[in-house]
Amino acid sequence: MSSQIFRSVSRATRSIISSASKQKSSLLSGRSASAAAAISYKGVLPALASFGRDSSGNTSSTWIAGAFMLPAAAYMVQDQEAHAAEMERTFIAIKPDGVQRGLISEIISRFERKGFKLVAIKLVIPSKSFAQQHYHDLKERPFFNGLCDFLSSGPVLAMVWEGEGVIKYGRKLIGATDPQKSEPGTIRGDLAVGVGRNIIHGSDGPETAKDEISLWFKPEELTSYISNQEKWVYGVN
Ligand code: DAT
Ligand code: MG
Repeated sequence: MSSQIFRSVSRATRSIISSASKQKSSLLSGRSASAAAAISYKGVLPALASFGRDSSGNTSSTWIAGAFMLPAAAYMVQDQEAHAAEMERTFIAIKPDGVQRGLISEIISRFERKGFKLVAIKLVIPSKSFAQQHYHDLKERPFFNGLCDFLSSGPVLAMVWEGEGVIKYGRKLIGATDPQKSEPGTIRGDLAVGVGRNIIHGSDGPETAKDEISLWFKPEELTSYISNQEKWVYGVN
């Protein structure tokens, strides 16, 4: 029984280590960063190992510690690995109206408080041709030219946010395109009135997220780090 559990821990640990070592660059992807988090969670094991010891620190019944520790370790390592697979990234931008209206901290705090993780941020004034690239899907729409003039008219706060379900849920936090139709409680619902000045952009799916992140950011501008919050935001019971 316990050797079976031990094999399962070893297998999970090996797969995490091998997935981390497959990374060619020194930058960890979202997946391997989370795998690294799983490895760091091994720090809880000494606490579990202290079960079965008396107050002097002598091991009174080591087998109890072993039986207790290994299933817990197997659960945590494998669980973290499963969770790592669900991480995604989205591109979020505060448009010139949101920046000029002093809404940067208000908007960032909504993503931050939710539990999503900021992995890239910069303030830029995009050129008109850059804006046209960003909105290329809309080039047939009558408002395309005005929209691109507007996006390139001032500073835009470009960001990448990471988390489980962040693409879809980021759109929920933002609200409907037309602020007249956005629910109260959403960013556009609470903070904007007209569709032409709806203060924020968010990628609408996995493909656009990938394209927009690589349009706005160089790979080396994307950070990978383990947030101290992660085990509290993603704990599974
Ligand atoms: P979203 O920003 O919600 O993804 P979208 O991609 O359809 O919406 O359009 C991009 C932006 O274009 C949108 O944020 C505001 C502007 N826009 C959309 N529809 C518009 C309209 N009918 N009139 C003026 N501007 C519009
Ligand atoms: Mg869109």
